[in-house]
Amino acid sequence: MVDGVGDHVPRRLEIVGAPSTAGAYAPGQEKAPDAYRAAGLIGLLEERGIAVTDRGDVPGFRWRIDREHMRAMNADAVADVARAVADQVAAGLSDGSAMLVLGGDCTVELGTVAGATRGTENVGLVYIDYDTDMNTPLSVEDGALDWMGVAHLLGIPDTVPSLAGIGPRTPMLRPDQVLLFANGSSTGFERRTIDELGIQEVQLPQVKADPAGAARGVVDGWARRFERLLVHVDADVLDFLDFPIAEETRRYRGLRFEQLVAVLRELVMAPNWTTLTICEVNPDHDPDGSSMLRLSEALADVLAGAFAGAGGERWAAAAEDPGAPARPRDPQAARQRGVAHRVRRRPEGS
Ligand SMILES: [Mn+2]
Repeated sequence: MVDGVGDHVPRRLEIVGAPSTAGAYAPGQEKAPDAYRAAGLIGLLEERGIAVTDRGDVPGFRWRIDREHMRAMNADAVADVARAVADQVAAGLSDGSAMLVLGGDCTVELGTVAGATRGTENVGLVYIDYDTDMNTPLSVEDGALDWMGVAHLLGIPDTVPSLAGIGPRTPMLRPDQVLLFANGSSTGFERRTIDELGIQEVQLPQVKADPAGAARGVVDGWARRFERLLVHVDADVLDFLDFPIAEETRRYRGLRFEQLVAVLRELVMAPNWTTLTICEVNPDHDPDGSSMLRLSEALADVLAGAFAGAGGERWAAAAEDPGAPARPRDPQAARQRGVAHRVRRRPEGS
């Protein structure tokens, strides 16, 4: 068996920051890893009984115009950041930890996937994003790689070879290893490519109608075949007027904050879940820090559910303390569902 893969509960959450906007439209999101820490994310996780190791940040990059490569700006920096993320993710997963990767722009996911696929080819990626990130430097003219990430994971024609090739194999993923979730917008090129490749989708209207149910359907169906389940979140999937934190400011579309939280609760409770990567959070949209705090608290609550199998006892103890943070929605149900799936989620001491 490959280290870190298979039949055990993650004991620890390891965090790595990727302070990069190399693939973005503009700077800002490179400040997100520090903003999570300033909001107290590590302490919020520990309060919920999760053992946390902060691996710190990989070397970052602040967006700038790349006039030498107008159709794929800063591609070398995007690849450098992703390779560094891959090293951290591979190391954390081989320790048997789950990983929380704090972007940065959406190209950070290339690093997460490159790292996770070192341990096993059998990786599935749930890609939560308002867009589908299937563009290439030829399909769009703006040169921002952050909506070309999935295309590079799949190594489709006209992607940047030096970026598509950062993983242990190229392409890093087959089309059946990606599921687009809550997507609401695609270019014509993206739509044709998605259809040609037969990529699975749970589109935005279906997710809005029943966020938890849509996610549970993925966990109990498509996701079960994989050894490692990865979850990607682009904060632009949130309606900007409901939760104004993403790099994108589109409004009256996307998910409400609580809908995204409901989705993530279900996905990280999958017995094979291993990594969560959150991208495109721009702290400049949150001058008083209140949104970063709310996001950090929600992440800690969500992840507490994922660790219920390992940390359930500590949870029970915390719940007897009225000053302790709220319990996750239903850790007992989470444990039972884990047991039903696979012995791996068996609570300690039972
Ligand atoms: Mn997006």
